[in-house]
This record gives sequence, C-alpha cells and structure tokens, in this order.
Amino acid sequence: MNDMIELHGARTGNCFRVAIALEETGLAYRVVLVDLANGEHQRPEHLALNPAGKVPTIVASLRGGQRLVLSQSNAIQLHLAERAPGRLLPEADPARALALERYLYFVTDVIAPSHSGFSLSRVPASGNGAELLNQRSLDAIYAADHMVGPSGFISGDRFGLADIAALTMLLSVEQKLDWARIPRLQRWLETVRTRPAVIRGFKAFDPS
Ligand SMILES: N[C@@H](CCC(=O)N[C@@H](CS)C(=O)NCC(=O)O)C(=O)O
Repeated sequence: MNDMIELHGARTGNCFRVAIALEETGLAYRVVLVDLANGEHQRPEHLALNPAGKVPTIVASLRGGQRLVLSQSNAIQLHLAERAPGRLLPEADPARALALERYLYFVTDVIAPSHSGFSLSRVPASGNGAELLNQRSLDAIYAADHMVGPSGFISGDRFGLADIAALTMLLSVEQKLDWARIPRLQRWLETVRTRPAVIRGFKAFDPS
C-alpha cells in the first residue's frame, strides 16, 4: 500500500491548516487541486470522497492496508497529530489536555464565529448579525494574548495545532486587529509566519 497521503483541496483557510499540519509532521503527501471556481468540488469523483462537496479531504492508507477517506479539517489535523506522535500535540497530560483546550478555543471561539459571520454577510437583509459575529471572533483573539507563553508558542513548548488554528485566522484579520492590544500575539505571528513548514504549507495549492 502507498503511504503517500492525498490532500484534496484549494487555497482556503481550512485547506491551508491541513497543509501546514502535514508539512510540520513531515508526513509524505501530494496535493490534488480542487478548482472551486469551476465547480470541481461538485463533480461525482469529488462527491464520492466528500458527499458534502467541500474541501479539504484526505485519502490515506492505514497500517494493515485499510483506506481512510477523511473530511473536516479539524478531524484531519487531529488524525495527522496522532500519526506523528509528539509533533503537533504533546503526548501526555496535562500538556496534551491543555493543548487541546487552546486548539479548540481557536476552532470554536475564533474560527467558527468568523466563518458564520462571513456566510451571514452574504445574506441580504441579515441586519448586523455578520458584524456581531465578526466582532465576537475578534474579541476572542484579544482575550488570547496571555496564551503565548515563554516558549513563544500558544500552548506548550513547541509549535502545534493551536498555533496552526490561530495563524490562518489572525492572518485573515491582520488589517482589522489593533495589535497594540495583543503584543505577545504580534511577536508570535512575526516568528511563526516565517517557519519553513508554514511557508511551504501556504504554497501547497499553488499551481506547479
Ligand atoms: N467544517 C468543514 C468546512 C469545509 C468547508 O466549508 N470548506 C469550504 C472551503 S474552506 C468549501 O469547500 N467550500 C465550497 C462550497 O461550500 O461550495 C472543515 O473544517 O473542513
């Protein structure tokens, strides 16, 4: 069985997080570009992998030869963390539990309202719902400055899932943030955005 993981995706935040996680683990992968603008995510071959017609999706083989087709960017990142023990998540508690807490903070309190705000902003006559959700996401970022510890990372002593979740999100609102309110996150961003694996992850869906 081929150990190469296939990553079906496009240049979107959810896909970049998976590509960065793959790069950080060093697991072998190859990208299958899904052209969203041309509706490739709705074609039968993609729907056979992801019936919701979304990206990202990975196709991988497990020890013993079983095939794994997995969607949901966060389920994929957790799967990758388990395949590369200690690389994206500490292996033992309490560090592991605390790292999951920070990761899920960014997923549920920062990314989720931001995505909902984006969807709502496209609905005519939705009032100021989008604005409220976007502000809720920004407020959760302002509340996270203290999470950057002496190591310079968001949880524990190495770069991990929480850093990946925070990174794509903070970059997407970089121009909206008042950085004077979050000096630790500002220093953190300057460092993590230059990590070679992060740079490679952001280029993963560039046409070759
Ligand atoms: N909760 C899913 C969301 C997947 C998702 O919404 N993907 C977007 C791109 S980031 C997509 O495929 N959009 C195409 C569409 O909805 O038509 C995840 O985390 O993977």
